[in-house]
Amino acid sequence: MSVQHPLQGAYFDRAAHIVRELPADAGIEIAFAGRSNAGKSSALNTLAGVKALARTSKTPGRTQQMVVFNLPSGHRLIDLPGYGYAKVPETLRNHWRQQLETYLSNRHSLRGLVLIMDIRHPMRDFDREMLRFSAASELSCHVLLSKADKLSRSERARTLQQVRRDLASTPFIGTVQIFSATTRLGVEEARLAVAQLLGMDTSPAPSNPVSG
Ligand SMILES: Nc1nc2c(ncn2[C@@H]2O[C@H](COP(=O)(O)OP(=O)(O)OP(=O)(O)O)[C@@H](O)[C@H]2O)c(=O)[nH]1
Ligand SMILES: [Mg+2]
Repeated sequence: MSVQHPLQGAYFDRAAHIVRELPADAGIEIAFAGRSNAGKSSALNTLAGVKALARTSKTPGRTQQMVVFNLPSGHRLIDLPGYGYAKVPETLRNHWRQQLETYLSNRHSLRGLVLIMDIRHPMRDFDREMLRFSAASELSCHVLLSKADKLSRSERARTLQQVRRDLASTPFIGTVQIFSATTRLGVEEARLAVAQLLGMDTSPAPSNPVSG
């Protein structure tokens, strides 16, 4: 039996090359951002509980569009193209930088970011830029230190501490956790954080409602 969770039932809506192709700017959405190959699409799939919802790849630069997924509640999850992959032609990189800026600064329905960082390479320039940006826009951010299965337990804990310290001295509104799409470490915590960013009611349903 599958257990219900807040991101259950996500389905593909569309892939947009430009911001204008996104759904009308109404309702509530959150976006998955991060450097190329950080594990954005894998995180989205794991959180939604659908194996191949968003396309993932060993080769960086897989997600080339803003991919929109709808939830039955009407909320949206947006998988953003990875940033900083050198082999993507410069014209395309400039295109994405521009679209990303337009999207992040003008999208009213955007309520929060899930910023995914490879736990082995956290807090790179792009990540700092995103954190600065989201803080300036008063956008909440939930950081996933992804691919945690690549580190030992003690290395994970150490990196989490370092990132926490770093975030404390960075303009930042939000939270951070360890995550692995492969071992599903941190999945429940991340689902809850995403649901909260979306403004969903996350209070547990009464397990044994009393009638009468
Ligand atoms: N070991 C491990 N590998 C992961 C994890 N998450 C993602 N990967 C791998 O990392 C690679 C990139 O994952 P994607 O989810 O496609 O990354 P992305 O950030 O969406 O990449 P772009 O769309 O290219 O920017 C793939 O080979 C994934 O299988 C994880 O938690 N653990
Ligand atoms: Mg991707």
